[in-house]
Amino acid sequence: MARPKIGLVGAGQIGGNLALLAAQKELGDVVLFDIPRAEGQAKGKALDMQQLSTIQRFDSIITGSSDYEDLRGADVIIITAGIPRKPGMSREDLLATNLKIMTDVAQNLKKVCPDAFMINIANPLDAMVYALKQIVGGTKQKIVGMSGVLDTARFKSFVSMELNVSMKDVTAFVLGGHGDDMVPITRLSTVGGVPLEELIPVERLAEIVTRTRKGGAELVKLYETGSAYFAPAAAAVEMAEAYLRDQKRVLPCCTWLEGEFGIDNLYFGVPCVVGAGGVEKILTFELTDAEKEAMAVSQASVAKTAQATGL
Ligand code: A3D
Repeated sequence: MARPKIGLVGAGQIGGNLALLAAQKELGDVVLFDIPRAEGQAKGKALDMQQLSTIQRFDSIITGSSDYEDLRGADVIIITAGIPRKPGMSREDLLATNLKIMTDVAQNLKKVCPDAFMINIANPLDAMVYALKQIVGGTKQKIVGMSGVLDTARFKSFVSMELNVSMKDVTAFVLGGHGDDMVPITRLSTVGGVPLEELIPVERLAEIVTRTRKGGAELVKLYETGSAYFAPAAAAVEMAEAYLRDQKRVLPCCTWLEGEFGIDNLYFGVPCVVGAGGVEKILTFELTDAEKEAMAVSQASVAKTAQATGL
């Protein structure tokens, strides 16, 4: 059987790490794509990693390209084309620039691989996934956004650091839009099965929630010239792996809602089962009044930005 083809649109900071992680896991052959102006970067990173493959001993082939034809028939596409934040910027500040880029990307992907499982990472996340879906068409199961896996990873890392316990034993998830009003569900988070709310005092847990919500900005401030790239790449590769290997993983994804959690016609972060069918199922559950309120705040800001795309 031929190896799956994984197209990475954007060969910048996240794109390079996506290529490395996907190839190290031997998820398939990787095409690292960028615009002609950045073709050298795409081809250079690909060649560098191909040489690395002989040391780390993986068989995936990594190539660089600025020709959409090389993405024809891709099984998975991960999009990072777009500018990242600089200190002081909100994700919404990226809308005008990144919408133009997404329009170009989506129109081309529609021609060469409309049936691929597409994971968007470009910000403002929820609105960009919406734009991608509107332009490519295709099914809602196959067009998703990566945000919840990263936001959850941030929350879990802060909890494991706080309690000095293995991150392997922290279970948590973060719902809602990928903005400062995302919704970590602390009530259902556990450490080795013990409810988190019994292990960390209320005020301290609130501080961890705030740090999670501002987790992206913390890294933008430290990096100064861009945003996070290691963990975002790992998060999207986890989603791609769940699809390619039909793992039926339960992952928080930005997906199209039609009434789930009382939210209609919006790309929003909720727990999903990801397997060979893409988003095969959304897991719904009863929220408390406080959680519903927090979700409504996040929903309102995501809806506002989605509307601002004019699509
Ligand atoms: P960066 O290193 O600048 O890479 C972006 C790449 O996109 C560059 O190589 C550009 O040349 C390329 N590009 C620009 N226009 C096009 C186009 N029309 N077609 C194809 N490629 C193009 O940025 P990055 O990798 O650090 O971040 C990429 C995006 O991810 C930004 O929008 C970030 O805000 C976003 N991001 C999202 C998260 C989430 O959790 C959702 C986390 C971190 C970053």
